[in-house]
Amino acid sequence: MATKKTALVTGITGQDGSYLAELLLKKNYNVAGIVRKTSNMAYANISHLQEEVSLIQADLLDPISIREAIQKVKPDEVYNLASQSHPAESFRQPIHTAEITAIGAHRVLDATLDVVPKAKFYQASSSEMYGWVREIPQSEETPFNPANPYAASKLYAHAMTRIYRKSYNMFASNGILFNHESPRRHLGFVTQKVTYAAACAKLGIKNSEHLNEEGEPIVKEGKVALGNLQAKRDWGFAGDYVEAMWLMLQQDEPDDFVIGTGKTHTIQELCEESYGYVGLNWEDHVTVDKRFIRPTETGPLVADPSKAKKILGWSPKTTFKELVRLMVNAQVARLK
Ligand code: NDP
Ligand code: GDR
Repeated sequence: MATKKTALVTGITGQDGSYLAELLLKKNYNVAGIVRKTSNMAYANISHLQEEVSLIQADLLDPISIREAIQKVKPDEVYNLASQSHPAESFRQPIHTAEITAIGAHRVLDATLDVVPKAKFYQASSSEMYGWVREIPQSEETPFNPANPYAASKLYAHAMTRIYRKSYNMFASNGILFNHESPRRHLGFVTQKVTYAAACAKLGIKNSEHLNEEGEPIVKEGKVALGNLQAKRDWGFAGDYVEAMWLMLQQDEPDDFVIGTGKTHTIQELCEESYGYVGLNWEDHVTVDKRFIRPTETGPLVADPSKAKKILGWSPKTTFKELVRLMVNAQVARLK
């Protein structure tokens, strides 16, 4: 019988970490996850898994805790998903973002090489690295041109992952993932904000309990305030995308892969689809507030995922329409 593999997941409490942990458990891995020490230790996204995964307290800001976690787990595979993952927030906290998202990732990479040099390493790279895009659609060959501190931090970690691969013969792969969403996403991301607001509209909630990025109700007097409605994103379902992460580490050789749907939509189309699904007109419920418009905008983002299809045999299963519906339905169920 094959021995059970062990995976270490940083960012296990996040959206992707929780879906990836479920996938790895289904594949019969021992799963360990790094969690930050918080005041209430409530990990909503993984509360259903807490009996099955081992949680280790560590922080990407602290190299000693990272090294000790890797020493304790001795993983066969390391998935580095932890990050300050909000591009908009990275304009407000650029140094903190770089400390976690750039140097923090480097700390995990370096400790992995040092402690378990034969382990396979996955780095959560991002389509944000294309920034002010130089080509449409974006593939592994498209030059990067980051447009915010988050993207620049991700590019540093991406480059270090390639450098460690080539210099130290490490099995280290970058997944360049385009936006992927789910009901487990933070409400500060636009798909959750819009589908939550559409669910409120369906249920007749005029002032919501949950707050937006500015600490005000997401829905105030029946309206949601958004930023740039013309920005374009390539949105998929997170549950599909964690499969691609795992597949990258099952290859014979490490490499970098673009993961996305190949289809792009504006934020306005997201609003049309979400409010349309609950039988309402988005224009009656959405306002534009300049506080949510970023100093610079990334995009238009649209993936060319043909390499992943050819080599990994990966394709997205969930369409944009299905994604919107599953997110609106989840919000309606929660709000009820
Ligand atoms: P989330 O924001 O949902 O999760 C981020 C995770 O990182 C959380 O578990 C968070 O812990 C943890 N974390 C943050 N700071 C630290 C720290 N200092 N030390 C240890 N852990 C920390 O992100 P997603 O799940 O959406 O994304 C996963 C990764 O993929 C991220 O790196 C993101 O940047 C990247 N990415 C995401 C895409 C997407 O569309 N979702 C697309 C491309 C890349 P806590 O719960 O304590 O906050
Ligand atoms: P993004 O996700 O920045 O692409 O990063 P987000 O959902 O925050 O923004 C997507 C687009 O929507 C526009 N937008 C708004 N965004 C937010 N958050 N709030 C608004 O009110 C609003 N109005 C319009 C934004 O300008 C932007 O164009 C996500 C994260 O998961 C990253 O970690 C990941 O790397 C990238 O996706 C790929």
